[in-house]
Order: sequence, then C-alpha cells, then structure tokens
Amino acid sequence: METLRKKKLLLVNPANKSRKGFINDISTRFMPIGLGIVAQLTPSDWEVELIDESFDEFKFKEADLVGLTAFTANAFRAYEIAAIYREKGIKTVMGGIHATMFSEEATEHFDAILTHDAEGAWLQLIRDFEAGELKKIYYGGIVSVEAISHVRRDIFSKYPYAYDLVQTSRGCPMGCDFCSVTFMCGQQYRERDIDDVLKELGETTRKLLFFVDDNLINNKKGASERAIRLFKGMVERGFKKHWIAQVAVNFADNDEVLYWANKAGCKLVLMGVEAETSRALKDVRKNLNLKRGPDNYESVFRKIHKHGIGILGTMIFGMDSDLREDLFARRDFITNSSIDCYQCTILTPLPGTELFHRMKQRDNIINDDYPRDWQQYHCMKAVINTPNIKQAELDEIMREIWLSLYNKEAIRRKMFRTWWNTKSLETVYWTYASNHNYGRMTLEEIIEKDPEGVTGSMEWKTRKRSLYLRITDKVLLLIYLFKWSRLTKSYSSSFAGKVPVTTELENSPAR
Ligand code: B12
Ligand code: SF4
Repeated sequence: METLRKKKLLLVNPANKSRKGFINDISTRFMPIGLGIVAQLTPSDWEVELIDESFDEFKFKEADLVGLTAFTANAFRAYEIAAIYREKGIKTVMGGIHATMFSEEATEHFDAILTHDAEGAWLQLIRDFEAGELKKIYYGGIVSVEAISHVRRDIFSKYPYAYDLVQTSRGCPMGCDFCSVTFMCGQQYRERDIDDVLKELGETTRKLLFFVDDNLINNKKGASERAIRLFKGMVERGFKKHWIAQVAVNFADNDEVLYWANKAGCKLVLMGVEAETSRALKDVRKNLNLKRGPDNYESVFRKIHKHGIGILGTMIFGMDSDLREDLFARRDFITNSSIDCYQCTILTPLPGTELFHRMKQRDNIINDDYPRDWQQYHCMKAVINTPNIKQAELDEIMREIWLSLYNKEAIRRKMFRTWWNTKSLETVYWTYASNHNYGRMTLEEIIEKDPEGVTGSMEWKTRKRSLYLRITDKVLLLIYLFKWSRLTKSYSSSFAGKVPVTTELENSPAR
C-alpha cells in the first residue's frame, strides 16, 4: 500500500552576500521568528524545514513550496534563491518586511507574496496552493491581538542560535520618518496577554533572550503595570534568563518597572536615542525624544543604571540639517554620555517610509539600481547625498567616527565607566561584547582589507599599544578569571562555546 507523502514547505532566511553584518559573530545570528510563525500556522500534513543562511550557504533542496522572508538588505538574495526554484517550476512565496514595504517589486520575483501579518492569510494561501489556484498577492493585514500566533521553535533546533526571540506586542503609532514599523505593524500597540507570553517563554530553551518588541514598555496607559506583571511572572516561574529588550526613554519613568526588569534578568536595553539635539530629532520626527528633551537623557540613563541595566544607544548620522561638525559633535556626545554601547548607523531611506519618498523626490538617493542596490541598505554605508554632505564625504566621516568610537581603548574606557555606573560585571560583559560586535560590523571592510585601521578585536593595526591598554589588560584578566569565565560557561549552551569577549581575551597580549 502506498503511504501518502507529506508535502514539504521549505522556509529560507537569506543572507546579504555583499557583507557579513550581524552574521559576523555567532552571538548576533538571530532566529527568524517570522518563519517560525509561518511554520506554526502550516497544517500538520505538511513537513516544514528551515534553511538559515546566517549559518549555511543555501544549497538546492527539493520542496513543494518555498517561503522566504527578507529585510530590504537581503531582498536581493531572496530574489536570487527564488529564481532557482522558479526555473524548476517550484512555487515560491515571499513575506516579511521587504515584501510588505515594496510589494510591487517583490511580486515580480515571486509566484506569490503575503504582506503584513502571516496570521491573516497563510492558511488561505496554503489552501489555494493545494487547489492549484495560488494567487499573486495575499493581504495578511493587521490581525487582532488574539490572532497573533506562537512561534514553532523546533524548526530552529538545527542551528546554534544564542538567543530565543519573543515578541510580546506589535505596532507603534509614533511614525518616525525613517522607520517601517508604523506601516508594517500598524498604528495601535497590540499587546499580547501576559499569561500567554509567559506560557510562550516557558517553551523557550536558551539562557539568553531577546524581546523583539519595538518598545517593550510603550507609553499607553497601563503599560508599566503590564511590564511589571511580565517581569514578576518571569521571576515567579524561575526562568533565570538574561535578556535584552528594545525600549524608549519612558522606560525610566517607573522605578518599579526597572526594579522588576533587573530582577527578571534584564542586562541591556536598546534605546532609540538617535540624536542629541532637538534640531536633528525634528529632522526625523523622533517626537517622543523631542518631547522629553535631549537635556533629560542623562537622568534617564542614570535611573536605568541604578538598577544595574546597561544602555545600548542607537544613533543616526546624516540627518537633513547635519553638517560635518554636527556628526563629530554626535560622536563626542556618545563618548561623553553614559551610554554604554552604541549602534551608529547612517540615515538610510528604506522603501515605503516617508524618508524614502522625500529623498526620492529631492533626488538625494544615489544607490538606486534596484534590486541589486538593496544590498547596500544595511545602514552602515551611505546611499544618499544629504542636503549638506555628499555620499563619499559621509562615508569618509563615518569611517573616522567608527574608528574613534570602537577602537579598543575607546571601548575599554567605556567598559570601566559602565562598571562604575552599574556596579555589575555581568552588565559590563554585555556592553563590552556589544561594542566589539558593532565595531566588527561597522568596520568590516577596514578589518578585512585595509592595512591601517583596526583588527577584528579592535586593536590598532599599525599603532603601538597604549599604556592604558597594557595596564587594564591585567584587570580584565582578573575579571575574566573571577567572573566572566563562569558567565561564559552558563551561556555556553547558547553560544555553542564561542563567546566574543573570551575570544577577544584569548587573542589579547594579556593572556
Ligand atoms: C529584531 C529586529 C532585528 C534583529 C534581527 C531579528 C531577526 N530575527 O532577524 C537585529 C537586531 C539583528 C536586526 C538588525 C537589523 N535591522 Co531590524 N528589526 C527587528 C525588529 C524590531 C523585529 C523583527 C522581528 O523579529 N519581528 C517579529 C516577527 C514575528 O515579525 P516579522 O519578521 O515581520 O514576521 C511576520 C510577518 O512579516 C510575516 N512574515 C515574515 N516572514 C515571512 C515569510 C513568509 C513566507 C510569509 C508568508 C510571511 C512572513 O509573518 C510574521 C508573523 O506575522 C524589526 C521591527 C519590526 N517590528 O518588525 C526591525 C526591522 C526589521 N529592522 C530593520 C533594520 C533597518 C535593521 C538593520 C538594517 C539595522 C541595523 N543596521 O542594525 C539590521 C539588518 C539586519 C540584516 N539581517 O540585514 C528595519 C527593516 C526595514 C527594512 N525595510 O528592511 C525594521 C523594520 C525596523 C525599522 N526601524 O524599520 N533587526
Ligand atoms: S523608531 Fe521606534 S518609536 Fe519610531 S516609529 Fe519606529 S518603532 Fe515607533
């Protein structure tokens, strides 16, 4: 008797082939939970397999249907992979950010696309496919909060992801100029039920956790109470995770939120600081920060530090009104502020945002040979002329800024300041590793090709090692022996035994 073969859905997370970026280090290769949701929504008479190019170069595999996700920066690679299957007559579907923000283009490269939330249309798509009636576009829309699905996590078990990712809410009404989220995820905060989130957290297996909400504690009424319930729940259930989350300046408003965040294992918060002047904030319509005022940043940072939590400030360079000296002033702000680690990106017009339309209208976009040029839209390469600074000059300024912010002495000075401010060597471990990672990402080309500049462990290639570094190496060695080696061990199942700071220490003359 013939047994019925299960149909096979192959899900692929493509990687930008023009640079390594976040996949440079094993600790920053994140699981594509959007695909985990697609897997969860797929009927049980389908077999589901994931290929994540963060780990494995894509190789052709048989499938009945192939689904890809993509940010704009890896959309070109998604199109390349889709072309391989389409040539063989195997149907392909694209969902996720880029397919939603620029569906017109995506439909040219795929048999079908699904925009916005998969929960709104995936089952229909599967039924249509089974009936041989696949349509070109499926509108997933913004589903109700009750419809937001759990993530099917067994598909991730083949790769050594460091973190489990969990999303407790979707949507943001803020509509910042450069951001895709308001259009992509809707204008309302859709907050999942905390008991359901805690149940999902119970399904996660890793020590490290990343809450991928755009703002874990939004500024809606009741948000603080919701957060406290979540954090208390994590403590009561004994999860003992160490985690990072994305927050805004209002995170510091409520001391009890900070207290419970720390108790529940929060080590680092990624905060959209973006700029240190009202002028630049106005340029990108970062209204929450404008309302609070840049003068209040330091008191926000202080309150967070008091609870032993580090701050990863995301900063944008190349606003409309920025002059050369403003970019260096932003650099100096970062150095002098109590921000512990920093992501410094170049303003990039991502498709579907207001910024994109404005820049296109003004003819400011230089790299517009789409889809190939999407590979440059990773925010660490200028793709525009700003009104005041030409593309080549912007790249050259950023190279100088990144070198001065991420060279070993700069990040080690920050490290000691973080220790002083947070009194937590665990937090210091996170912030110091994070600066190494961002240094490696932003300076990727220099590290690999330039005879000058810095090495992969952020040491100057041609300059003599400073006395400061030689002395503090000894302190670092002690910290490593007494604290970080144990921490490394406790994370090692997540990191597959390879921790960035350890590697860096092993390569350092301190050993
Ligand atoms: C977490 C996160 C990251 C993580 C990575 C997470 C990951 N797993 O890869 C990190 C920190 C690495 C990261 C990096 C970057 N990020 Co980011 N990130 C996010 C964030 C906050 C959440 C993403 C997420 O996991 N969402 C939860 C899941 C469930 O949602 P989802 O993936 O959209 O999936 C749903 C649907 O889209 C759909 N779906 C998704 N895939 C598929 C596939 C199929 C076949 C189907 C049918 C449906 C479907 O179904 C899911 C359920 O409904 C988003 C903002 C946001 N709200 O989306 C920004 C966001 C995606 N990031 C953005 C950017 C710009 C970047 C960076 C370029 C920034 C930088 N320079 O650092 C890099 C680029 C990295 C790269 N790979 O090239 C932009 C992307 C805009 C764009 N057009 O590309 C966003 C939208 C934020 C913004 N400000 O606009 N990011
Ligand atoms: S940058 Fe943050 S606050 Fe602004 S729209 Fe995007 S998610 Fe909302």
